[in-house]
Amino acid sequence: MTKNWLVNKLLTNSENLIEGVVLRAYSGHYYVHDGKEEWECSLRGRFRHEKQQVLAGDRVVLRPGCGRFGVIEQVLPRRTTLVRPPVANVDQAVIVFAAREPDPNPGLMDRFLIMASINGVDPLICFNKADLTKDGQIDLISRYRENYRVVVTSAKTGEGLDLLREALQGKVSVFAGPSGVGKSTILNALHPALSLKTAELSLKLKRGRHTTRHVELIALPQGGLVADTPGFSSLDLPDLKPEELPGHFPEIDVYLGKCYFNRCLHDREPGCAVKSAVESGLIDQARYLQYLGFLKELRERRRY
Ligand SMILES: Nc1nc2c(ncn2[C@@H]2O[C@H](COP(=O)(O)OP(=O)(O)OP(=O)(O)O)[C@@H](O)[C@H]2O)c(=O)[nH]1
Ligand SMILES: [Mg+2]
Ligand SMILES: [Zn+2]
Repeated sequence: MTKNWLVNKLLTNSENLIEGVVLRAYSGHYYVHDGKEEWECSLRGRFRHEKQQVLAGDRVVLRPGCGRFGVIEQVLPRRTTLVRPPVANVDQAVIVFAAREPDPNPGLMDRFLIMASINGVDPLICFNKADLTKDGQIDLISRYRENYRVVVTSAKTGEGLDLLREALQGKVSVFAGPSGVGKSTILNALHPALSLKTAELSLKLKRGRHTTRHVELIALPQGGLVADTPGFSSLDLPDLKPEELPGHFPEIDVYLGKCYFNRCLHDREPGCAVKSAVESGLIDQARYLQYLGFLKELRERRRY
């Protein structure tokens, strides 16, 4: 009798449980999206003592209470943790640059790409403000198109937004890039109901750097979760060993093991397959020069 009662209780309990993703967390309140609706949840007591914080992007199991309130009963294992912004389980980084205004800075683009690669996050390059270019020409595209996914958009005319929407579906994405390239405008265009919210958010950001910023995932109507981030105009290379750098340039990485020297850094070594590929035009010259620039920077850093 007791045993049956226990089994029944377990069955009914598990029937009521709902799986979802944490969109944002504010002082003990967790807003969880179950694919359709949002739940305001507290955290079951025992989690509060655990070291790991529950972040936006964490997958959780909640027990619904009254209305849209619930309790988080379980935090599912986390695949990845991004530090900046603090989001768990990020699938891709949408690296947004403007075709013009501001002009794209390729060195900065390459730093963003390295950061994505180090964090195990798939990069998607988005050139926005295509409406400001003559017949959609963006010089930099050819440098990246062969080795990265690239979309060209205009938040103003709507160009390319369908492709972007498609790329965001079913994934957790973080928008990153310099200030003023149109990250928030694109998100508004993808989610019309959002406009007020982001306007508020950017006002808050302008008011002061000391207010705590909360990262928030936004559930897009077509599916997919996205986080906006404030732009920054410089990005330090992370603490890489020089020999790790080639692995973060896909077009260089494919030559692994093809050079005369096993530990070739593709700089001044003889018999370098990468340098031959640059000379014959198989690797973009500007990307290679950027690689050498980063290599120098990492080597100099190690000297001190
Ligand atoms: N012409 C044109 N202007 C755009 C486009 N997208 C955004 N803008 C404008 O660019 C300016 C900056 O846009 P934001 O969306 O605030 O840029 P952001 O990347 O979010 O900037 P931060 O929040 O500072 O990082 C605004 O004046 C937008 O109206 C576009 O596709 N074409
Ligand atoms: Mg913005
Ligand atoms: Zn080499």
